Amino acid sequence: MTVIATAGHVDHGKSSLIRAITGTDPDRLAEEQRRAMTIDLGFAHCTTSNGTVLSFVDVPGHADFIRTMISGVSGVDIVMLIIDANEGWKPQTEEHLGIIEVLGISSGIVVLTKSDKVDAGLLQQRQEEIAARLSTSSVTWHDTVITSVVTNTGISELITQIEKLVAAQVTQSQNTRPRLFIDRVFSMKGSGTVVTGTLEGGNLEAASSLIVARTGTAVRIREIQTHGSVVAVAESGSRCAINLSGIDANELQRGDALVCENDWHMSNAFDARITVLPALQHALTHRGSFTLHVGTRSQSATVRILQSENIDPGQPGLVRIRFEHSLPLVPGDRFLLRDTGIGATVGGGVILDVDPRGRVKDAAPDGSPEQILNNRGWLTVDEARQLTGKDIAPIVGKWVASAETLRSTVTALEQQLTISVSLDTATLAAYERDVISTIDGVHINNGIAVRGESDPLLNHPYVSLFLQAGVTTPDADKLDRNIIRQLVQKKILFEHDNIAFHAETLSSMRPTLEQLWAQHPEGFTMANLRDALSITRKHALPLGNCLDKAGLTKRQGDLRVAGSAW
Ligand SMILES: Nc1nc2c(ncn2[C@@H]2O[C@H](COP(=O)(O)OP(=O)(O)OP(=O)(O)O)[C@@H](O)[C@H]2O)c(=O)[nH]1
Ligand SMILES: [Mg+2]
Repeated sequence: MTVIATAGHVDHGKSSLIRAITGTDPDRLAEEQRRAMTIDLGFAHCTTSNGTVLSFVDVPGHADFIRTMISGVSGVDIVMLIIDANEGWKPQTEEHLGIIEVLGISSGIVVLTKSDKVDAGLLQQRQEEIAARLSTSSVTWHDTVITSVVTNTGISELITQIEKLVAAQVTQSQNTRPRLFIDRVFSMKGSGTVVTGTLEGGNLEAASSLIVARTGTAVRIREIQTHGSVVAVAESGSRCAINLSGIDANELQRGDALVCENDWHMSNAFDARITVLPALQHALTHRGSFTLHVGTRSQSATVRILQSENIDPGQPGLVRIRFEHSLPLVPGDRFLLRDTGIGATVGGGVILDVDPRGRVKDAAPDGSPEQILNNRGWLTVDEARQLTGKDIAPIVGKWVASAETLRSTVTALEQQLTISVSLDTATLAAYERDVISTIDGVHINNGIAVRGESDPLLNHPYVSLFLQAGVTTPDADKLDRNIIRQLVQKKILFEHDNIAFHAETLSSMRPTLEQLWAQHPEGFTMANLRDALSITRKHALPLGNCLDKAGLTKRQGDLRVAGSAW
């Protein structure tokens, strides 16, 4: 479904036009009626004679409400730039145009209103002025429509024009990760908390669970309405009102986003490509106080310029922006930056990296999934989707990585296997465990990886005997010495005083060791170890020595401190 927003200077006839098209006055507040101006966002919809549903967001034109205006146009598909034929181009016409452009809205119609107040000559002059102003605009502007709500001129022509644009919109049939930036919150007697917003990224079903991105609070959808009717499923792109349970209206605010748990990366910073508006009087530097607008959220932010000291008006550049309230973001999202001090829009653009890690001076984001993967090493399929917004096929197990990362991991593992003959896979990172099993000629038995021909020794019953015995192992002197010696040589067993432990038993003691050092930061004694594991002295002493041999601990007098492999 397509959402159409108004834009333009105060009093130029935006709300009157929405009323003429839909029959609904978008100015619903008493204060708006009294002051005869739009203060908050207004919403109205209608179904045209050919069955097209038109869904409008009406924004305020007054300069004081620019934040509200930005939240209204963010995420819409089509904009109507409304200009009073009598007054012509005004400051907020200019400012709103800049906002529309940096937010990346691609399609627009200019509407020249109040034609009943001007003669043909002035109308002609206005059209020429507007054409000149829009000649370098990045928005595709369709034929200008001349209207008057007093004489009912041009309204049906405008509706036909909008129908055509709506039909031409490519509906992105993605149904993956719904996100709803809230633009209104209220409490309704009997049903409780209701939020409204334009749904994006995927469909939402009644009874689903969601979380509030800013606070992590879990909520449940009680009922969904689109355009006044209850629906089982709200489609991506539609305006919807959602009745929520599990939260009070006063715990939510405009700008909050509702998403499914674990679906999105929550950002407090991003790297982005920004275009500084040509109208800005000075270059953009990190100095100044800034307000960041993303979705319907506005909040203060700090700015760092990447690869340069400043960005001149009219020029593109790269920035890193940090902010306090977490937002569910993905590369490709649009943002807008305002200078709070001078009250002007600085510019805006496209988010490239929602989880920038490197230092500002080294960052060179390009927004490609390849670069994001390369910068981040190994990611699970879910993490990769959160960071890139794309479903990327795993390369090994559930893991996603660039070919380069895979190569360097394989090389590192091969090196380790060359140095130490066998490798206890319990000591490896989860992705390394999956990678090592894919390396040609590597065999894994009972958690021990070896290179070369599969070693029959690894299948020897002693291996599982010791593995299962844990810390209370059988006396090695009652077993075949020769086998034990070979297993010790291969570092599958560690032995002291005829008591041997499987390598995995030793590495599985990491949590116990961590606890012991938490209680005895200066180092623990054999008595401490014995008590922690409830084992006898007979096993505790050799265990301590074997932990030393495996490098997990190191002896210092009577105490054990962390070893080189810790
Ligand atoms: N003569 C004439 N007056 C109009 C026309 N359209 C709107 N008006 C008048 O212009 C004034 C402002 O109209 P609104 O529709 O409230 O303007 P707006 O752009 O929504 O204003 P804000 O939301 O406050 O920015 C009202 O007094 C309207 O009656 C028109 O076509 N002809
Ligand atoms: Mg209005």
